[in-house]
Amino acid sequence: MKSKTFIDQVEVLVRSGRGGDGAMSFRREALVAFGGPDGGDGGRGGDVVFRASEHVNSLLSLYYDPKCFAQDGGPGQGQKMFGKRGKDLVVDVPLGTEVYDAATGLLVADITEAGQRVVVAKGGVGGYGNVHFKSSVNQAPTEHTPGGEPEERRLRLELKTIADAGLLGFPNAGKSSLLSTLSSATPKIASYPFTTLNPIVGTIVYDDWAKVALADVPGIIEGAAKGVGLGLAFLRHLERSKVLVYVIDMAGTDAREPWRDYEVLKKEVDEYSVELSERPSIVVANKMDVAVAQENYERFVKETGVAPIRVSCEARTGLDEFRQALRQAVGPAVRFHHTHAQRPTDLSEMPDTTGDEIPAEALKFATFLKLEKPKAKSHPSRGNIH
Ligand SMILES: Nc1nc2c(ncn2[C@@H]2O[C@H](COP(=O)(O)OP(=O)(O)OP(=O)(O)O)[C@@H](O)[C@H]2O)c(=O)[nH]1
Ligand SMILES: [Mg+2]
Repeated sequence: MKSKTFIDQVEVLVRSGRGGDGAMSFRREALVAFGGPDGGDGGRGGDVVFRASEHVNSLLSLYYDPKCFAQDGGPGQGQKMFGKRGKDLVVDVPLGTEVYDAATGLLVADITEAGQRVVVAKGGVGGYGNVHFKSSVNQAPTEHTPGGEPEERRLRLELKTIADAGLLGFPNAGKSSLLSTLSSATPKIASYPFTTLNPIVGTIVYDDWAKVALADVPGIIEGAAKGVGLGLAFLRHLERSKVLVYVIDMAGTDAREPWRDYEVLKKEVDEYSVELSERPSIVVANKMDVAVAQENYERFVKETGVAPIRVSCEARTGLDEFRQALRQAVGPAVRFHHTHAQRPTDLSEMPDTTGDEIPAEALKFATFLKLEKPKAKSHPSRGNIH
């Protein structure tokens, strides 16, 4: 059986560690009468942490091991010994992973930057040992508290590849060929449909070292929205792209009509998401080295009213024009990612410190700062008892 090599959606169960119980113990030692309570606290339970890693490109490991359990905290012990802290479980996930609560469907986190860490289940706190409960009226307390309960929840992870632009087209249109000629990515290229089965990202580097990340996804065919071919599920990998690049096989290989291909592609993307279909786009006419392509190109312009950029991956023509058009469409290199809407600071609400008058708010601090130096107190380790 061929094993899976790429997974972009997975449901996992995460559970943090339970806090260790506080201990109940009394100091018992030769020649020490009434030693008093000495039960230590329990250790904190470990957290479950998702960490963004550039070295992982699929959710495959979580697919095979969907249970993420962190270590429990150790119990407290006599002689005021604290319990061991439970180890955190750190799971590496690819950049572009969205984490949803499986029960509510709410977005918990969007992991987009390398090294970003998100605690998805917080460990339970350690319980208090009986040493905490001693007082002048209770010199032999037996109270101690249990450790905090762990957090457990089901999460759904969705990988949405991070790229500035995405290639869209029928199988065999030459999407992978375009990516491999423009970047150092090495996608598989072949004359049969659905050569590409997973999204692949390549980076186009310009002369001034500007970079544009371009994603290649599997081809779309008519009816994809209803699940024909590979369906449209992989279009989620283009959701973060600012620009869509429609790649049209202008040679009309296998008796296809390029203008119809374009209409079908638009329709299918529209069925997947209206928002996606309205993104800025570039249309590329590929295989212009084939004799019939020029004729088809003219008809394409007439039928659709769109004049694509003419390229040929084989003859390596028109590639520079496409690179420039792509860069212009992508604009300044700003990474596209969701962050929870942050209210911009309203400057009118800030105290006015530009005039001569000192605002009342600032005066309050000024008075506060004029406080005399506090008198020397006993060493902090001796506590506050004088
Ligand atoms: N004549 C000619 N053939 C091309 C050109 N670009 C790509 N091809 C051929 O078209 C075929 C398909 O190319 P791919 O790059 O694999 O196409 P794809 O769009 O990635 O296809 P899928 O991954 O199956 O969706 C290959 O046999 C390429 O050699 C071109 O500019 N001219
Ligand atoms: Mg391909």
